[in-house]
Amino acid sequence: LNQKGCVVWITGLSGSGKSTLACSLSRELHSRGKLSYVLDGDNLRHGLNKDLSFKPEDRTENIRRVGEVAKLFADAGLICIASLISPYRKDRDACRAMLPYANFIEVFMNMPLTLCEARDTKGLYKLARAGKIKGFTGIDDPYEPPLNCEIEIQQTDGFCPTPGAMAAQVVSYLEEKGYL
Ligand code: GGZ
Repeated sequence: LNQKGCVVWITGLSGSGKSTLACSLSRELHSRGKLSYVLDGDNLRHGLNKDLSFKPEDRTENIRRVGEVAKLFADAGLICIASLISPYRKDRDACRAMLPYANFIEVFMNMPLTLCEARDTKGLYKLARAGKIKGFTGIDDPYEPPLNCEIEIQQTDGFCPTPGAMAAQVVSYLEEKGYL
């Protein structure tokens, strides 16, 4: 294996396309013969992190655990793709601090709350607005956007890149930095 490992950390609101990008990116890397592994917040909450809720301390622990696991994959030489809301800046920064600075590539899914909510693919925003889910990110829990992310994926009402186009944006960054 001749591969430099890294962590591609995808952060953003619920419904902003994190899992879609993670999946598309992992397929693209596979087609190039590169090993990658996806750590998806929503999936890991059924196993490794099933003891954790969405209160702030538990979100912090969720992100810490996934950061530690991502580091193991990166140490093994894989491109580890982590997709979690990871709403608090300090938690993402703590994950970055586990690795050499450049090996943590933060991708911000920059999609307005209004658009996430309008799509509401899982109906969770509706439940949150009705008070049936408490502490929902963007509604009654904060989301702190990155200040210095490596990659920003912009999505607006008028412009939504395809999953392939989003993955291509990350791939060209990885090429530029010598990870591919
Ligand atoms: C935010 C919630 C909540 C609350 C359930 N707040 O879009 P989804 O549905 O499929 O993915 C979201 C997932 C978030 O898990 P993460 O591990 O990524 O979150 S964090 O990084 O903040 O720990 C969402 C669903 O769980 N979900 N309740 N209250 N998202």
